[in-house]
Amino acid sequence: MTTKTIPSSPFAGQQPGTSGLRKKVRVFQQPNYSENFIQSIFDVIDDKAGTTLVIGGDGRFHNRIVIQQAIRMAAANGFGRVLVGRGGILSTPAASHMIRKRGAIGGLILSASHNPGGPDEDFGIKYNISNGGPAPEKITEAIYARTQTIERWLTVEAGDVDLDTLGGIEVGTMPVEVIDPVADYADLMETLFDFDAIRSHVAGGFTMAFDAMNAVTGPYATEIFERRLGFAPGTVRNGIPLEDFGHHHPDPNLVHARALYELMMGPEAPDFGAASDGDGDRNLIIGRGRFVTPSDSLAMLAAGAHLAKGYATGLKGVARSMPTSAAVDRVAAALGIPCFETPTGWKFFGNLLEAGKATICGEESCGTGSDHIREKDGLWAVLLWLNILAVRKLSVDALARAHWAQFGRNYYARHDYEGIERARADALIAELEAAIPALAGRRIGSLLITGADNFTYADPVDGSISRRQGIRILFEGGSRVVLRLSGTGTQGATLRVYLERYEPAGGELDCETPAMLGELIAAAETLVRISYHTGRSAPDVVT
Ligand code: VG1
Ligand code: CO
Repeated sequence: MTTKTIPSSPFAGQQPGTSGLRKKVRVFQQPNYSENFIQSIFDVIDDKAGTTLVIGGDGRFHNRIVIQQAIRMAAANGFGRVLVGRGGILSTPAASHMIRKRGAIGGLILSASHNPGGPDEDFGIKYNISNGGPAPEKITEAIYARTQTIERWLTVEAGDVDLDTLGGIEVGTMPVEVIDPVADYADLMETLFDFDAIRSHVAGGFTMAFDAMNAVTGPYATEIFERRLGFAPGTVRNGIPLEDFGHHHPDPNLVHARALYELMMGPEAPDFGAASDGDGDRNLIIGRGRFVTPSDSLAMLAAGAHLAKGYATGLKGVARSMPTSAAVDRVAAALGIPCFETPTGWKFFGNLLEAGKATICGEESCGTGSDHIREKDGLWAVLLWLNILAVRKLSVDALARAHWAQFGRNYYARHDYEGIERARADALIAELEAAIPALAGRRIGSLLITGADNFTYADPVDGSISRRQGIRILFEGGSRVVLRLSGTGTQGATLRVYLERYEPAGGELDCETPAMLGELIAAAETLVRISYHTGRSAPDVVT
């Protein structure tokens, strides 16, 4: 074993955000940088001697380098075994499943999710614990604290592992197994969903376009959709993972998955369209001529989940992140099950899933998942949609309309202002926080503010408190404006403004979202002075 001393003073600025540590590739390429972070993770894992560690990533630029570093460091730190996906590939949901299935102590997932990849773009490292979920705040804070004091990292002198050949090898004295990243995950999906029903729906002419965005889901989607479910070859588009995602943002939203959106709105549209992100935990759902907002998708999946065999006995509860629309709350009320509201980031669902309080969880940012693993899961969401559609034999549009007719419709949009100067973003939040006490009772046009706060979450399982998780301004009738700063950006600050308006059943259910949100957008500008603070007259991204 070799001990490497970190020459300069301890690193600063390694504060992990919403989901692990994300920085530019160039930052990770600095001597000792990745090693420092990985060693800090290893230093806070108790009783690791002899245990199994899972390692994999989304295939982006720099993935293989960090995997080799991490394997050598794992050997020096006394782990008993490393499991690594072939080609260095493991989607985030597949890694979560592998950690659980193989009884690993945890896993390193190398990804910056939906952020672009390449030498000048982003890289990331996140640590998942033995239940397969993202490390909770208690652990990410301990890792961060360790990065501030660490003086050495441990490695063994050994060559690179051949990541492209399945099988076993030793690094130092530690066995390393290169495993098929897809098979276990695809098998898990077969236990949850009725593949026969979907196969016969496909045989009956049901068609799909799935855009893997040249990211990690390509091999998974090809196996599951084309090989196991019988969708036509070519159903999976951009199915080869590329180190730079073909110069695109692997972010499945209406901006970056524009080609899919246009296909689905055009005359050649298949019945169903979907996409996933860099690391495979997000999903975008578009029916022929009908985009489904992620918040609505969560509600529609919760309402129909009992049609899939994995959820036939019903849901114990549902959970959504605070900025996610309240559409799922109405489904939960109708089903007579609890609905939890958590801060942004999947780690907050972990305790609810572990305690059996929630079965399905979701976020407005295209994240949906269930208690089958401890991460959000893009292909899982697509398969649940396919299962529901195969049973109900409805189009996406017809299903959405039936849903709104029963529950009402939550018109919803998110406006992102990217790369703002940090000080200006902080000033905006500070000004708004100071204004909170005087907001309730104020009227803006026809809108009446009924309350406002900076969201505090008290975890119902372990009682931990997370403060200042986003400012919510609530209006009469169920409309809301929510504002928070991103914890995953790598350049300046990103302001997210979430807008929601509720129309009850029997109301205006068939309108265009921008028109329905116009008054709320104007009210947000009046209250927050977004253009003054950001220097922008319009958001950079609307989803
Ligand atoms: C964003 C989303 C959040 C999501 C997080 C990680 O965080 O808003 O809902 O959990 O990304 O997603 P932020 O702090 O930038 O708003 V990802 O697909 O790791 O896969
Ligand atoms: Co992701």
